[in-house]
Amino acid sequence: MAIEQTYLMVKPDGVQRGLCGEIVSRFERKGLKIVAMKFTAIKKETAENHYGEHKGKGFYNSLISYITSAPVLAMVLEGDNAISVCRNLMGKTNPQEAALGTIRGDLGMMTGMNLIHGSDSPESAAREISLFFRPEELMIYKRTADDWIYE
Ligand code: DAT
Ligand code: MG
Repeated sequence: MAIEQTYLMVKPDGVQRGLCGEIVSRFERKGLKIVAMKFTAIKKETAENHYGEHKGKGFYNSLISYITSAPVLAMVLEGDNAISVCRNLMGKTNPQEAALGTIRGDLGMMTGMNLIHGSDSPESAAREISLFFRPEELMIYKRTADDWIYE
């Protein structure tokens, strides 16, 4: 097994549309463990740090104003290969191309309103987790259901 932690975030459109429960439940039902969760408004500097890789691209300014436009639900999830498992649950960046059964494929219509963020590598996961959470906010606990999820 390769237990990983990853950073997930229900974006402002997901919060505004009342889809936090729907989205979190998909990760929970899959078997991901919630390690941290925070309902928060992202400051502009934090948004620019988080999306630094996209600086200079045509959609960068609208991306920053969108992600700072309303609260987000930030979380850290843990599980075996959690980074790729969560990316698969999210679906492709463009919701119109995302497979049905994924969060974006089932619930979204536009790339700029694609509901959910998820880390794409161990390096970005570590960077993003530390950007949004202090170490003591990550809960260390035994989840008894894991005995019925992992063999
Ligand atoms: P992902 O969120 O799937 O990791 P990404 O890291 O390439 O995708 O881009 C980050 C976000 O930026 C993405 O969720 C939506 C926005 N975005 C990406 N490409 C875009 C485009 N061509 N037009 C508008 N928004 C875009
Ligand atoms: Mg990305």
